[in-house]
Amino acid sequence: MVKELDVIAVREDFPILKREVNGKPLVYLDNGATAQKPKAVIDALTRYYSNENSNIHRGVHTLSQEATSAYEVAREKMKAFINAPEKETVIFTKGTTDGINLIAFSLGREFIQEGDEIVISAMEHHSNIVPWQMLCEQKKAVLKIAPINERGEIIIEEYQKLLNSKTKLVSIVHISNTLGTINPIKEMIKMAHEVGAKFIVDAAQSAPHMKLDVQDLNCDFLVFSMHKVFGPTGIGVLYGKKELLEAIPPYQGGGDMIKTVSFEKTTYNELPHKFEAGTPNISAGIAVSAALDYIEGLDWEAMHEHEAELLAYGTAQLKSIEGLRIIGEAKEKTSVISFIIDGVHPYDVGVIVDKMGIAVRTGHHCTQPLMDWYKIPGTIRASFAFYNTKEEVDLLVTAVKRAVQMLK
Ligand code: 7TS
Repeated sequence: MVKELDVIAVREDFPILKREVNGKPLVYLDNGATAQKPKAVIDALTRYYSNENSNIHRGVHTLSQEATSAYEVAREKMKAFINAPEKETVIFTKGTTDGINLIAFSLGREFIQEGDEIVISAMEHHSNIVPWQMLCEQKKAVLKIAPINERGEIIIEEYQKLLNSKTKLVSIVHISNTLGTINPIKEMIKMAHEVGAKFIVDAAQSAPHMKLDVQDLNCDFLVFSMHKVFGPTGIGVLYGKKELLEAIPPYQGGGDMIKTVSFEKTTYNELPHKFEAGTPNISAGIAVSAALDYIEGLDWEAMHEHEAELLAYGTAQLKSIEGLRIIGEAKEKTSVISFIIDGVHPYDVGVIVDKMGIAVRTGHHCTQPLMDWYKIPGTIRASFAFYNTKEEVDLLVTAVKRAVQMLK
């Protein structure tokens, strides 16, 4: 029997959840876009600027040493969070988008040639489409798309058919931000490796919901953004296998990423610094520690149970609304509900429910090709975190019903 999550208690940790929006208590159901921050994370940011502010990896003075060591503690904690084999394999980036662009640039420049194939899926976020299109254009490589079924699941047999000796890279989302589908990523990685392709996991939506283990997955790269994992904006993680990170060239040139510079020849720094040019987002890096301490302190099993309950309850309640259709009904699904309603534009519903204090996202969710596949302009998306409640689901359902009455 799983211990129940004390939602009332965890809500106390998030100051923003006490505020009102349009005269109503905030109901924050846009966690897929960004998650709220616990006080511990906000305090870590303030503490850094009040007590430690200085640049890192370069000063001998006390402040710089304190900040450097706090930043590197965050990297240690991140290593443990994703079970990376070595600390150097954890690169701090600006976020998921930055991480994918880094791989597309550095790996692409070195390893992709004319006629090579890169495989993605029909449910990718734009940030896992456009960098590959840019690379394919530059290198005359070919982008292949693994198709999905009506429930919003990748058709694994079709995915397998795309893999061959020309496949050099596969980059797939672990959990779809629009559909909530949890892809069988471990199995897909194994299949890609059988043809010698490298595999990148877009873990933007899985990092907040499931324990990641890069060694167990055996992925070559994995990326995510900390702002979706209850951490600050402007910092993310790129994990890569050490031999690959060592083999590919740097992404950006500048300070910190070099060993020696002369006008004749520059040599590059060791991992992870080789990929961290310039002053990083120090405050955010330091606050990553606080975010990881916070979520590692939660009971993940209870959190899963709670989120699964919100998903099941929310799905059933929303389905009772006439003309409402859920987009994305995968067997393996996380706490995201995308839906459309006959004769009503998603944007209008978003605006009306906002008047009632409810934050949902509307539109294409940066997955336009997926919307085209479903032949819809966009959806209304409620994405839940562990601090959401059944009462909030009820408020959403009531608000959507009211919006439908007003708009029809
Ligand atoms: N990949 C996935 C699966 C995502 O959900 C997102 C952001 C990104 C990549 C890009 O992350 P970023 O932090 O670099 O911007 N997804 C969303 C969303 O669903 N609503 O707003 C942002």
